[in-house]
Amino acid sequence: MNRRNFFQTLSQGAALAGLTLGGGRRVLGAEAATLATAPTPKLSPIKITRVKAILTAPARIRLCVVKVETSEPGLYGLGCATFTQRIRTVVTAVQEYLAPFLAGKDPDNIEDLWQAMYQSSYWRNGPVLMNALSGVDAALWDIKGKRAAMPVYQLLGGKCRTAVPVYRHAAGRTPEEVAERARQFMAQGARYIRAQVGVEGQASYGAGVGAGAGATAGSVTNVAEAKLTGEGHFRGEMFEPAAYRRSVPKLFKYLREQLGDDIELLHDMHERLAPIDAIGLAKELEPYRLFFLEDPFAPEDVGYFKVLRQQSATPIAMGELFNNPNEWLDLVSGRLIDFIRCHVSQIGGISAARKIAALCDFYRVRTAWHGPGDTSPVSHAANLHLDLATWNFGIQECPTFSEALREVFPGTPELRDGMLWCNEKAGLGIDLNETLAAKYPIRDDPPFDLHWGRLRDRDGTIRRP
Ligand code: GCO
Ligand code: MG
Repeated sequence: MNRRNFFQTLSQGAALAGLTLGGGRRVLGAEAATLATAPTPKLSPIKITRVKAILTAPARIRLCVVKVETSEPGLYGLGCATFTQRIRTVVTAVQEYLAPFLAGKDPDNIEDLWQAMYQSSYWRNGPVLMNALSGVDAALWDIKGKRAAMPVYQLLGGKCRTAVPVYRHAAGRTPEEVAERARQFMAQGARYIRAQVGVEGQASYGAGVGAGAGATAGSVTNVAEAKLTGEGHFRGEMFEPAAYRRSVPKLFKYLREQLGDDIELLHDMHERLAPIDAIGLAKELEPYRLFFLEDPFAPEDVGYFKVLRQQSATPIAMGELFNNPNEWLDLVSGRLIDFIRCHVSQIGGISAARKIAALCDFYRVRTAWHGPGDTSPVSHAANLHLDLATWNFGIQECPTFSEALREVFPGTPELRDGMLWCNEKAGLGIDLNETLAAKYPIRDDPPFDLHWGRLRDRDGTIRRP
Protein backbone atom coordinates (compact mmCIF):
# COMPACT_ATOMS: atom_id res chain seq x y z
CA MET A 1 0.00 0.00 0.00
CA ASN A 2 1.51 3.35 -0.95
CA ARG A 3 1.65 6.24 1.48
CA ARG A 4 -1.32 8.11 -0.01
CA ASN A 5 -3.65 5.08 -0.02
CA PHE A 6 -2.60 4.21 3.47
CA PHE A 7 -3.63 7.62 4.77
CA GLN A 8 -6.89 7.48 2.82
CA THR A 9 -7.74 4.13 4.37
CA LEU A 10 -6.69 5.44 7.75
CA SER A 11 -8.95 8.47 7.62
CA GLN A 12 -11.91 6.51 6.17
CA GLY A 13 -12.11 4.24 9.15
CA ALA A 14 -10.90 6.70 11.76
CA ALA A 15 -13.77 6.28 14.17
CA LEU A 16 -13.42 2.58 14.91
CA ALA A 17 -9.95 1.51 15.92
CA GLY A 18 -8.85 4.00 18.49
CA LEU A 19 -5.47 5.19 17.11
CA THR A 20 -4.58 8.60 18.45
CA LEU A 21 -3.47 11.28 16.01
CA GLY A 22 -1.77 14.55 16.90
CA GLY A 23 -4.15 16.84 18.79
CA GLY A 24 -5.62 13.94 20.79
CA ARG A 25 -8.09 12.80 18.08
CA ARG A 26 -8.67 9.04 18.14
CA VAL A 27 -8.67 7.32 14.76
CA LEU A 28 -8.71 3.81 13.30
CA GLY A 29 -5.72 1.59 12.73
CA ALA A 30 -5.19 0.51 9.14
CA GLU A 31 -6.11 -3.10 9.83
CA ALA A 32 -9.39 -2.22 11.51
CA ALA A 33 -10.15 0.25 8.73
CA THR A 34 -9.88 -2.51 6.16
CA LEU A 35 -12.17 -4.70 8.28
CA ALA A 36 -14.73 -1.92 8.60
CA THR A 37 -15.14 -1.59 4.85
CA ALA A 38 -14.93 -5.31 4.06
CA PRO A 39 -18.18 -7.13 3.24
CA THR A 40 -19.55 -9.81 5.54
CA PRO A 41 -17.91 -13.11 4.54
CA LYS A 42 -19.88 -14.77 1.72
CA LEU A 43 -21.37 -11.44 0.58
CA SER A 44 -19.66 -9.82 -2.38
CA PRO A 45 -19.21 -6.04 -2.04
CA ILE A 46 -21.88 -4.10 -3.93
CA LYS A 47 -22.81 -0.50 -4.52
CA ILE A 48 -25.97 1.39 -5.35
CA THR A 49 -25.82 2.22 -9.06
CA ARG A 50 -29.24 3.73 -9.77
CA VAL A 51 -32.34 4.90 -7.90
CA LYS A 52 -35.53 5.74 -9.75
CA ALA A 53 -39.23 6.28 -9.07
CA ILE A 54 -41.82 4.51 -11.23
CA LEU A 55 -45.38 5.79 -11.51
CA THR A 56 -48.27 3.56 -12.52
CA ALA A 57 -52.05 3.34 -12.06
CA PRO A 58 -53.28 -0.19 -12.90
CA ALA A 59 -56.33 0.31 -10.66
CA ARG A 60 -56.70 3.98 -11.70
CA ILE A 61 -55.10 5.01 -8.40
CA ARG A 62 -51.74 6.77 -8.73
CA LEU A 63 -48.97 4.59 -7.26
CA CYS A 64 -45.25 5.29 -6.88
CA VAL A 65 -42.61 2.57 -6.50
CA VAL A 66 -38.90 3.15 -5.91
CA LYS A 67 -36.40 0.85 -7.58
CA VAL A 68 -32.85 0.68 -6.22
CA GLU A 69 -30.38 -1.01 -8.55
CA THR A 70 -26.98 -2.34 -7.55
CA SER A 71 -23.64 -3.13 -9.12
CA GLU A 72 -24.50 -6.84 -8.98
CA PRO A 73 -26.18 -7.66 -12.29
CA GLY A 74 -29.90 -8.30 -11.81
CA LEU A 75 -29.90 -7.44 -8.10
CA TYR A 76 -32.38 -4.67 -7.24
CA GLY A 77 -34.95 -3.85 -4.61
CA LEU A 78 -38.44 -2.30 -4.64
CA GLY A 79 -40.18 -0.09 -2.12
CA CYS A 80 -43.51 1.76 -2.07
CA ALA A 81 -43.41 5.58 -1.96
CA THR A 82 -47.05 6.30 -2.73
CA PHE A 83 -48.32 9.68 -1.58
CA THR A 84 -51.11 9.59 -4.10
CA GLN A 85 -52.38 13.16 -3.68
CA ARG A 86 -48.97 14.75 -4.48
CA ILE A 87 -47.26 11.92 -6.31
CA ARG A 88 -45.01 13.90 -8.65
CA THR A 89 -43.36 15.66 -5.73
CA VAL A 90 -42.18 12.27 -4.45
CA VAL A 91 -40.60 11.50 -7.82
CA THR A 92 -38.63 14.74 -7.56
CA ALA A 93 -37.50 13.93 -4.02
CA VAL A 94 -36.34 10.46 -5.09
CA GLN A 95 -34.72 11.26 -8.40
CA GLU A 96 -33.36 14.75 -7.91
CA TYR A 97 -32.20 14.43 -4.32
CA LEU A 98 -31.91 10.86 -2.98
CA ALA A 99 -30.56 9.26 -6.16
CA PRO A 100 -27.36 11.37 -6.29
CA PHE A 101 -27.03 11.16 -2.51
CA LEU A 102 -27.11 7.35 -2.62
CA ALA A 103 -25.06 6.70 -5.78
CA GLY A 104 -22.00 4.57 -5.02
CA LYS A 105 -23.04 3.85 -1.40
CA ASP A 106 -23.20 0.39 0.16
CA PRO A 107 -26.85 -0.81 0.20
CA ASP A 108 -26.09 -3.25 3.02
CA ASN A 109 -25.93 -0.53 5.67
CA ILE A 110 -29.66 0.12 5.84
CA GLU A 111 -29.83 1.82 9.22
CA ASP A 112 -26.90 4.09 8.47
CA LEU A 113 -28.35 5.07 5.10
CA TRP A 114 -31.73 5.69 6.71
CA GLN A 115 -30.22 8.09 9.23
CA ALA A 116 -28.12 9.79 6.55
CA MET A 117 -31.10 10.28 4.21
CA TYR A 118 -33.21 11.53 7.11
CA GLN A 119 -30.63 14.14 8.10
CA SER A 120 -29.73 15.04 4.53
CA SER A 121 -32.52 17.56 4.05
CA TYR A 122 -32.03 19.18 7.49
CA TRP A 123 -35.83 19.83 7.57
CA ARG A 124 -37.54 16.47 7.80
CA ASN A 125 -40.66 14.42 8.60
CA GLY A 126 -43.01 15.71 5.90
CA PRO A 127 -44.99 13.29 3.72
CA VAL A 128 -43.00 13.98 0.51
CA LEU A 129 -39.55 13.36 1.94
CA MET A 130 -40.65 10.51 4.20
CA ASN A 131 -42.35 8.66 1.33
CA ALA A 132 -39.21 9.05 -0.78
CA LEU A 133 -37.01 7.81 2.07
CA SER A 134 -39.40 4.94 2.86
CA GLY A 135 -39.40 3.75 -0.73
CA VAL A 136 -35.61 3.49 -0.63
CA ASP A 137 -35.69 1.86 2.82
CA ALA A 138 -38.04 -0.96 1.77
CA ALA A 139 -36.01 -1.48 -1.41
CA LEU A 140 -32.86 -1.91 0.71
CA TRP A 141 -34.61 -4.56 2.85
CA ASP A 142 -35.71 -6.26 -0.37
CA ILE A 143 -32.09 -6.28 -1.57
CA LYS A 144 -30.82 -7.61 1.73
CA GLY A 145 -33.38 -10.41 1.70
CA LYS A 146 -32.36 -11.37 -1.81
CA ARG A 147 -28.71 -11.34 -0.78
CA ALA A 148 -29.46 -13.54 2.22
CA ALA A 149 -31.76 -15.74 0.10
CA MET A 150 -34.46 -15.25 2.75
CA PRO A 151 -37.87 -13.58 2.91
CA VAL A 152 -37.69 -10.24 4.74
CA TYR A 153 -39.79 -11.55 7.68
CA GLN A 154 -36.88 -13.90 8.46
CA LEU A 155 -34.53 -10.93 8.78
CA LEU A 156 -37.05 -9.33 11.16
CA GLY A 157 -36.97 -12.30 13.52
CA GLY A 158 -39.03 -14.99 11.80
CA LYS A 159 -42.71 -15.86 11.82
CA CYS A 160 -45.07 -15.33 14.73
CA ARG A 161 -48.05 -16.71 12.77
CA THR A 162 -48.90 -18.79 9.71
CA ALA A 163 -50.69 -16.05 7.78
CA VAL A 164 -52.06 -12.59 8.42
CA PRO A 165 -55.75 -11.91 9.21
CA VAL A 166 -57.10 -8.92 7.32
CA TYR A 167 -60.17 -6.73 7.49
CA ARG A 168 -62.29 -6.07 4.44
CA HIS A 169 -64.27 -2.94 3.55
CA ALA A 170 -68.03 -3.43 3.52
CA ALA A 171 -69.67 -0.28 2.20
CA GLY A 172 -73.15 0.64 1.06
CA ARG A 173 -75.80 3.29 0.80
CA THR A 174 -77.94 1.65 3.48
CA PRO A 175 -77.31 -0.70 6.43
CA GLU A 176 -78.95 -3.45 4.36
CA GLU A 177 -76.41 -3.00 1.57
CA VAL A 178 -73.53 -2.98 4.05
CA ALA A 179 -74.78 -6.20 5.66
CA GLU A 180 -75.10 -7.82 2.25
CA ARG A 181 -71.52 -6.88 1.35
CA ALA A 182 -70.31 -8.12 4.73
CA ARG A 183 -72.05 -11.47 4.15
CA GLN A 184 -70.23 -11.82 0.83
CA PHE A 185 -66.88 -11.24 2.55
CA MET A 186 -67.82 -13.64 5.37
CA ALA A 187 -68.64 -16.30 2.79
CA GLN A 188 -65.07 -15.88 1.53
CA GLY A 189 -63.72 -16.47 5.03
CA ALA A 190 -63.41 -12.90 6.33
CA ARG A 191 -63.61 -12.59 10.12
CA TYR A 192 -63.07 -8.83 10.33
CA ILE A 193 -65.26 -6.29 8.54
CA ARG A 194 -64.92 -2.51 8.39
CA ALA A 195 -68.39 -1.07 7.92
CA GLN A 196 -69.15 2.36 6.40
CA VAL A 197 -72.63 3.53 5.46
CA GLY A 198 -73.77 6.41 3.29
CA VAL A 199 -75.95 9.26 4.45
CA GLU A 200 -78.34 10.26 1.71
CA GLY A 201 -77.18 13.25 -0.27
CA GLN A 202 -73.87 13.39 1.55
CA ALA A 203 -70.27 12.52 0.88
CA SER A 204 -69.81 9.85 3.56
CA TYR A 205 -66.25 8.58 3.91
CA GLY A 206 -65.70 5.07 2.56
CA ALA A 207 -69.34 4.42 1.68
CA GLY A 208 -69.02 5.06 -2.06
CA VAL A 209 -69.93 2.53 -4.68
CA GLY A 210 -66.87 0.38 -5.22
CA ALA A 211 -65.28 1.34 -1.91
CA GLY A 212 -63.31 -1.68 -0.88
CA ALA A 213 -63.46 -3.27 -4.29
CA GLY A 214 -59.78 -2.67 -4.94
CA ALA A 215 -60.07 -0.11 -7.70
CA THR A 216 -61.11 2.60 -5.31
CA ALA A 217 -60.54 0.78 -2.05
CA GLY A 218 -61.98 2.83 0.74
CA SER A 219 -60.53 6.12 -0.31
CA VAL A 220 -63.57 7.49 -2.10
CA THR A 221 -66.45 9.31 -0.60
CA ASN A 222 -70.04 8.80 -1.61
CA VAL A 223 -69.48 11.33 -4.36
CA ALA A 224 -72.07 10.19 -6.84
CA GLU A 225 -74.76 10.80 -4.25
CA ALA A 226 -73.40 13.90 -2.64
CA LYS A 227 -75.32 17.12 -3.03
CA LEU A 228 -73.30 20.12 -4.02
CA THR A 229 -73.31 22.77 -1.40
CA GLY A 230 -72.45 26.47 -1.13
CA GLU A 231 -72.30 29.09 -3.86
CA GLY A 232 -69.57 29.74 -6.42
CA HIS A 233 -66.19 29.44 -4.74
CA PHE A 234 -67.80 27.59 -1.83
CA ARG A 235 -69.26 24.73 -3.85
CA GLY A 236 -68.25 21.21 -2.92
CA GLU A 237 -69.59 17.88 -1.66
CA MET A 238 -71.76 18.14 1.38
CA PHE A 239 -71.14 16.56 4.76
CA GLU A 240 -73.29 17.08 7.86
CA PRO A 241 -71.59 15.85 11.03
CA ALA A 242 -74.81 15.41 13.03
CA ALA A 243 -76.47 13.20 10.41
CA TYR A 244 -73.31 11.11 10.09
CA ARG A 245 -73.06 10.71 13.86
CA ARG A 246 -76.67 9.52 14.11
CA SER A 247 -76.20 7.01 11.30
CA VAL A 248 -73.31 5.07 12.81
CA PRO A 249 -74.89 3.52 15.96
CA LYS A 250 -77.92 2.57 13.83
CA LEU A 251 -75.62 0.81 11.36
CA PHE A 252 -73.83 -1.20 14.05
CA LYS A 253 -77.04 -2.12 15.88
CA TYR A 254 -78.36 -3.49 12.60
CA LEU A 255 -75.12 -5.32 11.77
CA ARG A 256 -74.95 -7.02 15.17
CA GLU A 257 -78.58 -8.16 14.80
CA GLN A 258 -78.01 -9.41 11.26
CA LEU A 259 -74.48 -10.81 11.43
CA GLY A 260 -74.32 -12.06 15.00
CA ASP A 261 -71.65 -11.80 17.67
CA ASP A 262 -68.76 -13.72 16.14
CA ILE A 263 -67.82 -11.31 13.41
CA GLU A 264 -65.38 -8.52 14.35
CA LEU A 265 -66.61 -5.08 13.29
CA LEU A 266 -64.54 -1.94 12.67
CA HIS A 267 -65.32 1.64 11.67
CA ASP A 268 -63.27 4.57 10.33
CA MET A 269 -64.41 8.01 11.52
CA HIS A 270 -61.82 9.68 9.30
CA GLU A 271 -61.42 12.58 11.78
CA ARG A 272 -64.72 14.08 10.64
CA LEU A 273 -66.49 14.98 13.90
CA ALA A 274 -65.76 17.66 16.45
CA PRO A 275 -63.74 16.01 19.26
CA ILE A 276 -66.56 16.02 21.82
CA ASP A 277 -68.93 14.41 19.28
CA ALA A 278 -66.31 11.79 18.50
CA ILE A 279 -66.15 10.97 22.22
CA GLY A 280 -69.94 10.74 22.36
CA LEU A 281 -70.00 8.39 19.39
CA ALA A 282 -67.32 6.13 20.89
CA LYS A 283 -69.56 5.79 23.98
CA GLU A 284 -72.69 5.11 21.95
CA LEU A 285 -70.89 2.34 20.06
CA GLU A 286 -69.85 0.41 23.18
CA PRO A 287 -72.85 -1.99 23.12
CA TYR A 288 -71.80 -3.22 19.66
CA ARG A 289 -68.27 -4.18 20.80
CA LEU A 290 -66.17 -2.86 17.93
CA PHE A 291 -62.78 -4.42 17.25
CA PHE A 292 -61.67 -0.85 16.79
CA LEU A 293 -62.85 2.66 16.04
CA GLU A 294 -60.41 4.44 13.78
CA ASP A 295 -59.25 8.06 13.66
CA PRO A 296 -61.75 9.58 16.09
CA PHE A 297 -59.62 12.74 16.05
CA ALA A 298 -57.35 14.49 13.59
CA PRO A 299 -53.61 14.40 14.36
CA GLU A 300 -54.00 18.06 15.33
CA ASP A 301 -56.40 17.03 18.13
CA VAL A 302 -54.44 14.24 19.80
CA GLY A 303 -54.76 16.09 23.11
CA TYR A 304 -58.33 14.75 23.31
CA PHE A 305 -57.28 11.11 23.62
CA LYS A 306 -56.95 11.39 27.41
CA VAL A 307 -60.56 12.52 27.71
CA LEU A 308 -61.75 9.81 25.34
CA ARG A 309 -59.93 7.13 27.36
CA GLN A 310 -61.66 8.22 30.55
CA GLN A 311 -65.06 8.16 28.88
CA SER A 312 -65.15 5.06 26.71
CA ALA A 313 -63.85 1.50 26.47
CA THR A 314 -64.27 1.27 22.69
CA PRO A 315 -60.83 0.20 21.35
CA ILE A 316 -59.12 2.99 19.41
CA ALA A 317 -56.92 2.85 16.29
CA MET A 318 -54.92 5.85 15.15
CA GLY A 319 -52.01 6.94 13.04
CA GLU A 320 -52.38 6.79 9.25
CA LEU A 321 -51.61 10.51 8.97
CA PHE A 322 -48.63 10.50 11.32
CA ASN A 323 -45.14 11.52 10.14
CA ASN A 324 -43.26 12.62 13.20
CA PRO A 325 -42.29 10.36 16.15
CA ASN A 326 -43.69 12.97 18.51
CA GLU A 327 -47.13 12.21 17.13
CA TRP A 328 -47.14 8.63 18.41
CA LEU A 329 -44.73 8.55 21.36
CA ASP A 330 -47.08 10.03 23.96
CA LEU A 331 -50.14 8.18 22.67
CA VAL A 332 -48.38 4.83 22.97
CA SER A 333 -46.50 5.41 26.21
CA GLY A 334 -49.61 7.00 27.75
CA ARG A 335 -51.61 3.86 26.81
CA LEU A 336 -54.14 6.11 25.06
CA ILE A 337 -54.65 4.02 21.91
CA ASP A 338 -55.00 0.28 21.28
CA PHE A 339 -53.85 -0.03 17.66
CA ILE A 340 -51.16 1.91 15.82
CA ARG A 341 -51.95 2.14 12.14
CA CYS A 342 -49.31 4.28 10.51
CA HIS A 343 -48.91 4.37 6.76
CA VAL A 344 -45.56 2.57 6.55
CA SER A 345 -44.26 4.66 3.65
CA GLN A 346 -45.19 7.84 5.53
CA ILE A 347 -43.08 7.15 8.62
CA GLY A 348 -39.80 5.83 7.23
CA GLY A 349 -40.51 2.38 5.83
CA ILE A 350 -39.77 -1.03 7.31
CA SER A 351 -36.91 0.30 9.45
CA ALA A 352 -39.18 2.80 11.21
CA ALA A 353 -42.18 0.45 11.42
CA ARG A 354 -40.25 -2.28 13.18
CA LYS A 355 -39.09 0.21 15.81
CA ILE A 356 -42.64 1.45 16.34
CA ALA A 357 -43.89 -2.13 16.63
CA ALA A 358 -41.21 -2.82 19.25
CA LEU A 359 -42.14 0.31 21.20
CA CYS A 360 -45.81 -0.66 21.10
CA ASP A 361 -45.04 -4.19 22.28
CA PHE A 362 -44.06 -2.88 25.72
CA TYR A 363 -47.36 -1.00 26.05
CA ARG A 364 -49.62 -3.76 24.71
CA VAL A 365 -50.55 -1.64 21.70
CA ARG A 366 -51.11 -3.76 18.58
CA THR A 367 -50.23 -2.99 14.97
CA ALA A 368 -52.77 -2.39 12.20
CA TRP A 369 -50.66 -0.86 9.43
CA HIS A 370 -52.55 1.28 6.94
CA GLY A 371 -53.36 -0.80 3.84
CA PRO A 372 -55.84 0.97 1.55
CA GLY A 373 -56.04 0.79 -2.25
CA ASP A 374 -53.86 3.84 -2.57
CA THR A 375 -50.76 2.01 -1.46
CA SER A 376 -49.06 -0.28 -3.97
CA PRO A 377 -48.86 -4.09 -3.69
CA VAL A 378 -45.19 -3.53 -2.82
CA SER A 379 -46.36 -1.78 0.32
CA HIS A 380 -48.86 -4.55 1.06
CA ALA A 381 -45.99 -7.02 0.78
CA ALA A 382 -43.91 -4.94 3.22
CA ASN A 383 -46.87 -4.83 5.64
CA LEU A 384 -47.22 -8.60 5.35
CA HIS A 385 -43.58 -9.25 6.27
CA LEU A 386 -43.86 -6.91 9.26
CA ASP A 387 -47.14 -8.54 10.35
CA LEU A 388 -45.68 -12.03 10.18
CA ALA A 389 -42.71 -11.11 12.34
CA THR A 390 -44.51 -8.91 14.92
CA TRP A 391 -45.82 -10.61 18.05
CA ASN A 392 -48.07 -7.66 18.92
CA PHE A 393 -49.70 -7.67 15.49
CA GLY A 394 -53.40 -6.78 15.66
CA ILE A 395 -54.95 -6.80 12.18
CA GLN A 396 -54.09 -5.81 8.60
CA GLU A 397 -56.21 -3.62 6.32
CA CYS A 398 -56.32 -5.04 2.81
CA PRO A 399 -58.11 -4.17 -0.45
CA THR A 400 -58.99 -6.59 -3.22
CA PHE A 401 -56.11 -6.77 -5.70
CA SER A 402 -57.46 -6.44 -9.22
CA GLU A 403 -56.24 -8.61 -12.08
CA ALA A 404 -54.38 -5.64 -13.57
CA LEU A 405 -52.58 -4.96 -10.27
CA ARG A 406 -51.53 -8.59 -9.99
CA GLU A 407 -50.15 -8.57 -13.51
CA VAL A 408 -48.16 -5.39 -13.04
CA PHE A 409 -46.92 -6.60 -9.63
CA PRO A 410 -46.12 -10.33 -9.88
CA GLY A 411 -45.88 -11.79 -6.39
CA THR A 412 -48.68 -9.61 -4.94
CA PRO A 413 -49.63 -11.29 -1.63
CA GLU A 414 -52.38 -13.86 -1.94
CA LEU A 415 -55.65 -13.25 -0.10
CA ARG A 416 -57.28 -16.52 1.00
CA ASP A 417 -59.62 -17.50 3.88
CA GLY A 418 -59.63 -13.96 5.23
CA MET A 419 -55.84 -13.92 5.47
CA LEU A 420 -52.83 -12.74 3.48
CA TRP A 421 -50.24 -15.38 2.65
CA CYS A 422 -46.55 -14.88 1.98
CA ASN A 423 -45.07 -16.50 -1.14
CA GLU A 424 -41.81 -17.33 0.70
CA LYS A 425 -39.61 -15.84 -2.02
CA ALA A 426 -36.41 -14.05 -1.06
CA GLY A 427 -36.71 -10.36 -0.16
CA LEU A 428 -40.22 -8.87 -0.27
CA GLY A 429 -41.19 -11.51 -2.82
CA ILE A 430 -42.75 -9.01 -5.18
CA ASP A 431 -41.71 -7.62 -8.56
CA LEU A 432 -42.77 -4.84 -10.92
CA ASN A 433 -43.25 -5.45 -14.62
CA GLU A 434 -42.12 -2.06 -15.91
CA THR A 435 -43.33 -2.64 -19.46
CA LEU A 436 -46.83 -3.43 -18.22
CA ALA A 437 -46.73 -0.62 -15.65
CA ALA A 438 -46.14 1.84 -18.49
CA LYS A 439 -49.42 0.73 -20.05
CA TYR A 440 -51.25 2.21 -17.04
CA PRO A 441 -49.92 5.77 -16.95
CA ILE A 442 -51.00 7.98 -14.09
CA ARG A 443 -53.34 10.84 -14.88
CA ASP A 444 -53.51 14.19 -13.17
CA ASP A 445 -57.00 15.22 -14.17
CA PRO A 446 -59.82 15.51 -11.60
CA PRO A 447 -61.47 12.09 -12.07
CA PHE A 448 -58.24 10.62 -10.77
CA ASP A 449 -57.98 13.10 -7.95
CA LEU A 450 -60.23 11.26 -5.48
CA HIS A 451 -61.92 14.55 -4.65
CA TRP A 452 -59.80 15.55 -1.70
CA GLY A 453 -60.23 19.10 -0.40
CA ARG A 454 -63.82 19.48 -1.58
CA LEU A 455 -65.79 18.46 1.50
CA ARG A 456 -67.97 21.29 2.82
CA ASP A 457 -70.74 22.04 5.30
CA ARG A 458 -74.18 23.01 4.05
CA ASP A 459 -73.12 26.67 4.26
CA GLY A 460 -69.96 26.00 2.25
CA THR A 461 -67.41 25.87 5.10
CA ILE A 462 -64.53 23.55 4.22
CA ARG A 463 -64.17 20.41 6.39
CA ARG A 464 -61.47 17.88 7.11
CA PRO A 465 -61.46 14.99 4.59
C1 GCO B 1 -58.13 3.94 5.41
C2 GCO B 1 -57.84 5.34 5.00
C3 GCO B 1 -57.77 5.62 3.53
C4 GCO B 1 -57.34 7.04 3.29
C5 GCO B 1 -56.57 7.15 2.01
C6 GCO B 1 -56.00 8.54 1.81
O1 GCO B 1 -58.38 3.75 6.57
O2 GCO B 1 -58.00 3.05 4.58
O3 GCO B 1 -58.57 6.24 5.76
O4 GCO B 1 -58.93 5.30 2.84
O5 GCO B 1 -58.43 7.91 3.28
O6 GCO B 1 -55.57 6.21 2.00
O7 GCO B 1 -55.33 8.62 0.60
MG1 MG C 1 -58.49 5.42 7.78
